[in-house]
Amino acid sequence: MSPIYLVTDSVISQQAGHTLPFVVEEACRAGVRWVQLREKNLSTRAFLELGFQLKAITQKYDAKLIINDRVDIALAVDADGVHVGQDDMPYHLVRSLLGPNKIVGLSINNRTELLAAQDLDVDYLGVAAIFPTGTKQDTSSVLGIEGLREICALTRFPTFAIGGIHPINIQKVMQTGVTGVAVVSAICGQPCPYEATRELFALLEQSR
Ligand code: TZP
Ligand code: MG
Repeated sequence: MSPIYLVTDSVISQQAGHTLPFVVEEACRAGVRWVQLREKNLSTRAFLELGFQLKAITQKYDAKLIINDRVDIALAVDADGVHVGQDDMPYHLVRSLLGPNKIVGLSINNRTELLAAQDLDVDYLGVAAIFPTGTKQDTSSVLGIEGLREICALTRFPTFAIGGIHPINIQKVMQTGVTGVAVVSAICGQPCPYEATRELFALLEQSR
């Protein structure tokens, strides 16, 4: 699995002077192969439109397109899968709606949620939040490096760490045994998303 997972935020992208399709294209050009379309305040029509745009871009780079929460949008744009959190549609329902061939990712925030997820056949776990972040206001707890290490040791699933991951800490995060890192502001919020992504990949290469 490619180790950098871009989770989108069109507001953060706009604040940095970019459209979301531009950010996704630049990140894919720099090597990202996992993109999650995550929109919290868009109308269904606008979400769908963005979904079709990102589908065209990710397809060009053979990157996975995952839709946050919205099974209907994922089906409509023929995305590769859906990512759900603990308060979203339960895993079994998502799986039964999407079928066996789509990707389903689940967020877990602590050990209890991990233990509850262990018997599911999720394709990967999002592990949150590693560090405090301004990007998501309702992060319930912060795991830190040791909390992440413990979760990675307990699970057989591929894991993507998320929350406050930036060039300054990405190497420490990767040394926990995690499969990859998911970032929002470290790519969407940067003046040059292409260069920012290249820097993250270079740091990962150095930490191998
Ligand atoms: N889920 C847990 S933390 C988070 C999400 C979507 C936001 C991560 O954003 P950033 O900017 O990479 O800290
Ligand atoms: Mg959610």
